[in-house]
Amino acid sequence: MRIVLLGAPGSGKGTQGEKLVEKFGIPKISTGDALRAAVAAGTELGKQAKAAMDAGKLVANDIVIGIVEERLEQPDAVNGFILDGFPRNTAQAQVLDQLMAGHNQRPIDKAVHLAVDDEEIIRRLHERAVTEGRHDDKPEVIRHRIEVYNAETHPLLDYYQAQSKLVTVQGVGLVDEIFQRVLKALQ
Ligand code: B4P
Repeated sequence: MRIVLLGAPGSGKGTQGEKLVEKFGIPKISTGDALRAAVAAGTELGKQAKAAMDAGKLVANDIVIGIVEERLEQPDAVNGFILDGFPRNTAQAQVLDQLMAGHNQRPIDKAVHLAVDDEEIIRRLHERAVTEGRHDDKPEVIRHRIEVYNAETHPLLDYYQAQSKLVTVQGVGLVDEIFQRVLKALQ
């Protein structure tokens, strides 16, 4: 199964992605996690990504696409994967489709959109700022991340709808309840 998780920052992509990993035994590929690891390790890539991340902007497409391409070539991703945080704009989505075709992989099966209203997003990210202290969970950066999501990532709902792959799940409620909705939507 090849799944793309779509949703605003804080919509629960990481949380639901982990549960899908447990359920299906396929890897989760999170560009956010990969970028944070590169920043923490102080690699050249991490240095390039840090300023954009801290400002709530998208990291350059070539950096992010390079990460995903390399990861998709690993043997554990051959039979399926969950993409968390990628693609985030139309150019990334087009490259993903090309990568699948180029690597003789089956195309993406479903794009799962976790729908959460802005008020709840802001509440969750403020809470995470306190518990995890992420640099990009500051109030002014949160606002900008939501704007970037609406301008660049939200159009992907139409992209996957046009391919008849989009399923929308209400992302508010208990994590396990939402997970049951996700499973139902994937059937
Ligand atoms: P990400 O790491 O993807 O950050 P995110 O959008 O905030 O998603 P995240 O996975 O953390 O949140 P989740 O929905 O799990 O990206 C960080 C940055 O990296 C981006 O801003 C960008 O700069 C860069 N980047 C990443 N990918 C990129 C790409 N493809 N192109 C360019 N740049 C890229 O939500 C988590 C929070 O909500 C948690 O605190 C969780 O406990 C809580 N939560 C989850 N479900 C809940 C529920 N049901 N009820 C209450 N709380 C819940």
